[in-house]
Amino acid sequence: MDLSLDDTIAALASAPGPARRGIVRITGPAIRQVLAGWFEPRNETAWQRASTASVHPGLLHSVSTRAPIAVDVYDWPNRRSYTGQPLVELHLPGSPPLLEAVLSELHRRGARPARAGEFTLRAFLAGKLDLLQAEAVLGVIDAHDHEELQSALAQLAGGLSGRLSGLRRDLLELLADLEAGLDFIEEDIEFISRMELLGRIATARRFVEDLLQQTSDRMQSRTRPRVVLAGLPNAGKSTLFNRLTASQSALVSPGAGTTRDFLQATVDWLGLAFDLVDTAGWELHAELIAGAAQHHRSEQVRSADVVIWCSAAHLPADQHSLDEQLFIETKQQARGCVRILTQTDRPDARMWLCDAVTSPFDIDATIVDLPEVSAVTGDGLDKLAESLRQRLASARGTSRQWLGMTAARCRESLEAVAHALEHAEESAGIESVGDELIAVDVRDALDHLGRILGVIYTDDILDRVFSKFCIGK
Ligand SMILES: Nc1nc2c(ncn2[C@@H]2O[C@H](COP(=O)(O)OP(=O)(O)OP(=O)(O)O)[C@@H](O)[C@H]2O)c(=O)[nH]1
Ligand SMILES: [Mg+2]
Repeated sequence: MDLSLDDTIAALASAPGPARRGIVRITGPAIRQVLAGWFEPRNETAWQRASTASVHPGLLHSVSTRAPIAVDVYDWPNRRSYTGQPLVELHLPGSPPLLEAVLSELHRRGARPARAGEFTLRAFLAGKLDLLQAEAVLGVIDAHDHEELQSALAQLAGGLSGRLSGLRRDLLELLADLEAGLDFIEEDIEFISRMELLGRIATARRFVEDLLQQTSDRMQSRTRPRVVLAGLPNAGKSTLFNRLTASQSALVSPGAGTTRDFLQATVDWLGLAFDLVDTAGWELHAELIAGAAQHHRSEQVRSADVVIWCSAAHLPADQHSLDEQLFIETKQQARGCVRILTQTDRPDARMWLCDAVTSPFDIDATIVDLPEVSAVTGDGLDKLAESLRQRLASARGTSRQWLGMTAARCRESLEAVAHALEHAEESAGIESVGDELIAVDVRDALDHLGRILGVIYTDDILDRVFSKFCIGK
């Protein structure tokens, strides 16, 4: 990882491909030299004298584009930019060949192509962001759904860094107290009692253990959640699967038992991103099912974050209790379960609801409140999305503070912090152990904590973080 800040670097900062606008970002000490002679600002004096953030409309005279190009140059001429160095953005028409021509011209005139993540790396080195926030930038870029975005934004806003910096401050104070005591060891002055020392170390250890718990929750929820469609044969699972995956991959037929194996696809639907699985219908005569099939089914249910149990709205009355019984079994096995009434557009669809009112005997009272869905007309799908959103949120746990990659990178260091604090606590519990030994452990904990925040960094850590970025960020 090259940490040199002397080069002026440039890259495309907008998404590749044609768009109304394209953005080229340049940062480094020599921006004005690089642009001199081909950027013609409308107001030359304003451009030359700019000392605060400002916009400069003008023309770019590139040799490779015959006509001059209209450009707005957004200028951050001082340390108050994203990277902590002079930075400009060229806002141009978003035509790929044109942007390429401008980038080649920039490179020809001395701005080197930026490496992946180099803008954010410079922000980190200038102290504008800590490492957790740098990773959050990546989290915002990569967010798959609304929740991931929220969690990345929270991390970017510094919530997590704030808490870890607080812990670091506490430990630094503790170390200062311990070391002050060591300086006066001859005089027998005590700066901190053993009781207090033990209490402060134990609080810090518990705090770190909580964070470790959260990182493991976060890492588990990093992969896409798994949603499994289940229900009696002919309930309409495959039709719903095709609707949600916007495909015709699942075979659909009026004959029961059409789906024999399970099908899986990735779904991005109304802001929800998940893997959807279509399963074979739960057999009508449960007692006749071979053990293997049942085992296979439970595996699907157990692997799911949420099961969507499909109850066909036109299901004949003599099958209601079987549907109910299998639904209850499934619900007990599954982490989360949503039950819906399917095929509600059918003329005979209301039978169940009427039955529920007239003979509520073995019908779950909540049946009346079920989302009513028709995979054919699309009615009720928004309600299904809403229930699914709620279930997925609770199934994925409450810890949204850590981005997956932050969690992965920090886990090792956090474990080392916890280990050092545990050791310190143990030592502090033994009267004959001197403060100087406890100070060694606290220093060790601080060292590992510093790596998480980037107060102490190694090339290896920076490589791991910044190599994941795309160019231009
Ligand atoms: N009118 C209407 N018909 C539907 C709807 N959903 C499914 N169907 C029909 O119901 C029948 C069964 O649908 P499938 O999607 O194959 O049902 P399944 O649950 O996958 O069935 P198995 O794979 O056998 O378990 C087919 O004839 C579908 O066209 C719906 O929302 N409205
Ligand atoms: Mg099917």
